Amino acid sequence: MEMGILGLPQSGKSTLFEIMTGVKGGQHGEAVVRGQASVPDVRFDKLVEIYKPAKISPAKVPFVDVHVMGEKPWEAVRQHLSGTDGILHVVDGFSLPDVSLSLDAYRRLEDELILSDLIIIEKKMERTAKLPKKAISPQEAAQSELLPRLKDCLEEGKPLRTLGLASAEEFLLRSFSFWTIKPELVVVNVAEDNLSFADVFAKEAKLKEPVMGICCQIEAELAGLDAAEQKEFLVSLGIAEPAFGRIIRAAFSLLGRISFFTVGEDEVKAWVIPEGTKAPQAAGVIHNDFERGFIKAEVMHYNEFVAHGASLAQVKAAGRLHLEGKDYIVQDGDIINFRFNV
Ligand SMILES: Nc1nc2c(ncn2[C@@H]2O[C@H](COP(=O)(O)OP(=O)(O)OP(=O)(O)O)[C@@H](O)[C@H]2O)c(=O)[nH]1
Ligand SMILES: [Mg+2]
Repeated sequence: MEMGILGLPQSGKSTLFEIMTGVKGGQHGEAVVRGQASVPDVRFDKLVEIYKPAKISPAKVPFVDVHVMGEKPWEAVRQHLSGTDGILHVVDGFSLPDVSLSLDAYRRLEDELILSDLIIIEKKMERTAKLPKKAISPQEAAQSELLPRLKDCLEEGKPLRTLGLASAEEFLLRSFSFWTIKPELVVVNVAEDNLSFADVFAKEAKLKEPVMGICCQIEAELAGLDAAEQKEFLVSLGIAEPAFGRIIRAAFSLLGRISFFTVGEDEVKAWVIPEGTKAPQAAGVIHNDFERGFIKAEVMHYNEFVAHGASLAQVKAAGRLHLEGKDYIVQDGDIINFRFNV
């Protein structure tokens, strides 16, 4: 799971990127900077407390910050972001005096991305039209059948994600790296003295995409404090938790991701997988050999583990340790020990 950060120039992308990943983005005018955010998870923290492992490995989500330049900037950055699974669209809500101006800014970028996708489709359709029928592969033929529908959608000014394409269709289209097919989370970067700006934005925008507010300036200050100071600061502002965690959780739910855990005294680790992943493929996230040589998965849910005094023996005695086969669908919060043979 990788998230690309997009937004108009000077909307706060690199500030957000640094808050999420600790990496300074776009310092030297690079077009693309990558970093990783650790996923905050109280269950993970609890497991670390229980096992006191030598190594602590929270789930990581890669983020990519882009600095757009040049004539056709969105064409240029497309290839850098082709592998991203979702988009954080950062909107300036701190320097503009009015929500309607922020909305215009949001739409301006969405329109650019829609246009950029439309150009790709038109070029493809032109090329295909010139080819003799025999030269068109079955895959291209299947794509060509879909393209007119996509074109109509974009021409109506709507992003492709609104089409509700089936996952097989999305798979067929993945080589185009369309911008607007990717799930999007709208992040409104608000001023310190106007935290409700994002709610007004959301109300007026009436978007299908989820909208979240963050004050990057406050969050950047927070990131520099230790845990106790953070708590105090948050209480003084009347904020429940740093936006950082909310954004990652929203991205998880937007992209249908869940976490499972592997535990031991050597390492406690959280892994990120798509919802609906079966046990062998989940094992494959750890190592290819685990998937190939998959035999069984010993599974207990985090809630069961904690409910039984964090004792494996008690979980077993209660019959709550399950031995699962290759069709088992891994659940959010599962603690798994894979048995495999290589
Ligand atoms: N007042 C205020 N200023 C902010 C906030 N967030 C970012 N800024 C400022 O806005 C400017 C741009 O922030 P960046 O994070 O570099 O924005 P960017 O979108 O990465 O900019 P480019 O990469 O140049 O397009 C910087 O001077 C920030 O200090 C905010 O929440 N409030
Ligand atoms: Mg930047």
